[in-house]
Amino acid sequence: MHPGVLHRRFLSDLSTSLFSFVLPLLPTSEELTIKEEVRTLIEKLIKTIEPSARLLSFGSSCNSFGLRNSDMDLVVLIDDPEAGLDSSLFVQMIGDLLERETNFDVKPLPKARIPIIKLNLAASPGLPFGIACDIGIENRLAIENTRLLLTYATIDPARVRTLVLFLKVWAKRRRINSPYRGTLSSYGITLMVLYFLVHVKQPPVLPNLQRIAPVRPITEEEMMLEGRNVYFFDDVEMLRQEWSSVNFESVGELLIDFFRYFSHDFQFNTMVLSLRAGPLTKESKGWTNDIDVGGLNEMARDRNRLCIEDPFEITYNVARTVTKDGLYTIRGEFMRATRILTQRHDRAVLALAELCR
Ligand code: 3AT
Ligand code: MG
Repeated sequence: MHPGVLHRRFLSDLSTSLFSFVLPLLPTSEELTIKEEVRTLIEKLIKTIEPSARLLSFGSSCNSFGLRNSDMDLVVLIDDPEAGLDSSLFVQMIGDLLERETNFDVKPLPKARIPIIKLNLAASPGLPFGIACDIGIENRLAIENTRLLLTYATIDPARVRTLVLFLKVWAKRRRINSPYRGTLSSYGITLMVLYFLVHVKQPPVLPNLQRIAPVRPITEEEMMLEGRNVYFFDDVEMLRQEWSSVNFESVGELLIDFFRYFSHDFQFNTMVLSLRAGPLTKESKGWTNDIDVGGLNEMARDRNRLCIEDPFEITYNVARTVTKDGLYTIRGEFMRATRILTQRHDRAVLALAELCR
């Protein structure tokens, strides 16, 4: 058979295989129900301390990029401005309360840089692996960045969700999804995929939601949260009607191109990935590796190896945890993936299995 025909067949096979790969890894409805019950229970308890408090989910439980057994990210928002509760104290109080009233394994961390409560739920029939849960206080920006990611996913779920979910699984299996060990957070990986679909692909697969003008004028107050501009175009109905990408590449083609781009084209040494603004230089952001930060220890030098700008907290490098060795490993994985997907042209399902081995 002609090599071109074989290649086209491989690509369509790859897209089908990607959908089938991801499908059984999605959370079951039972898991979602239990998580929602847990959220409601904890919220009710927290309200006994502060009646104006609400407990909201963020992260992958509600940005549509959740996998089975993924952790639960929760945040307490206090609506009463008079409440005047100190985060550390509040974390301690909630920790004590949950310890008394539930049988979760509770660990309050009131003295951490960002005070949180860590919970572990034991395994049960609906939750065969139990659940790990973090409860933070007043992190309103996380709610907004979760909404931004969800809106991007909603525009083109078949391609965007499949790509992000597959790449999260791949990164976990290849052990490059451990911010504590010098590699990437899931949030960082997701921003890389969205950056690729908005700014690298021509024509783009997704519009830049932070650059679409609002349909009605919005006030400064609506736009700003904790001193950050959190505006993005979030009218999903209108996006569905008005935005239709003229990029018709299949999810398989996009995956190969994603790996190729981050293997060969992206300039890790000098460039910053900004979903908000497109490619930026490290220099323009002052995110160079050899900045003088007092003692100039190894940690500080490692801070800007890989630079991913947070969409709203633009002075914050989401990938600051990536070390020199971590980046070396990550780039090696991009190259390995490119090699696997561009060399084998027999069965896509085998290529995916090897990719995630
Ligand atoms: P998992 O399914 O849990 O692996 P996730 O989408 O929940 O993926 P994370 O657990 O990495 O992603 O993060 C949860 C949310 O916390 C995502 C984002 O709203 C916020 N977040 C995480 N890391 C950062 C960061 N470095 N900077 C700013 N916000 C972050
Ligand atoms: Mg999470």
